[in-house]
Amino acid sequence: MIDLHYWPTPNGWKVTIMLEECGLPYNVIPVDIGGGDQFKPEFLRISPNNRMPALVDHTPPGGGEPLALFESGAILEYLAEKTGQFLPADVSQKYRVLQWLHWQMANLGPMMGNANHFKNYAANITDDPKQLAYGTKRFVGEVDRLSGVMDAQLSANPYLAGEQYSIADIITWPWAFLIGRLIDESMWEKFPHLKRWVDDVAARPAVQAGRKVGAELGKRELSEEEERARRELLFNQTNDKVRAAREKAAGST
Ligand SMILES: N[C@@H](CCC(=O)N[C@@H](CS)C(=O)NCC(=O)O)C(=O)O
Repeated sequence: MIDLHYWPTPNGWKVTIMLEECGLPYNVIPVDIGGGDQFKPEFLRISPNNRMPALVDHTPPGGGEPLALFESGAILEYLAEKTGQFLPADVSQKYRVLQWLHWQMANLGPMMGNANHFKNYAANITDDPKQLAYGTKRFVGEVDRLSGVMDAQLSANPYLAGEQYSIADIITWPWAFLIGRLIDESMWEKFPHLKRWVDDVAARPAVQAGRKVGAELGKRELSEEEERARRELLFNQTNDKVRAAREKAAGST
């Protein structure tokens, strides 16, 4: 059995979608990242970077000790190798897929995360208009550029890595379908091939099922004070602050 340490965010959906696509059974263990669960000692033993998703496979291929993994890219590669699905065996084809998987991890995910931060959260943290304007321009500009990179690739290919649906699509879709909501819905007009692919992937039953996992988890109404504390925990992480959060979480378990 697989334990998935998870909260319903784009990085979490990558793994629920992959597990649904592969038809693998799994237990969801919620990691409330606004409430500090990512600093609990038992979670940090699996994911030392205090980020979800993370996964423990109690029956890894070949037997032996349970395998604990963090970083969604590594998790998708592992599940593809374990099941023999969504990653071709042919070496050239395999690396065509992996280059896009790494592209998502290093580009689209971080740039969208930062664009979201500057557009939707930073105003609660700094009131310096220059800082806000620069951060927003830089990261929204990058998301625009990266959308063009995907659009060009998808103008010549049905899927990101070519003819076949793969872990490159599974890892990219949970961020890509949110681009219009993050930037502006009218921007899809500039990127019709990207929009066609977003809609094609969205129609897959496993994608719909993966997106719904834990949808109820983040829905509790929060007081203003709770919102402030969650923002402080998520967006102001230094080594000292993370150490204090770790000590607090260790004391409460
Ligand atoms: N590169 C990582 C990113 C994971 C990540 O940023 N997770 C966020 C939620 S989407 C998180 O756990 N945040 C907790 C924190 O900031 O302490 C991956 O793809 O797995």
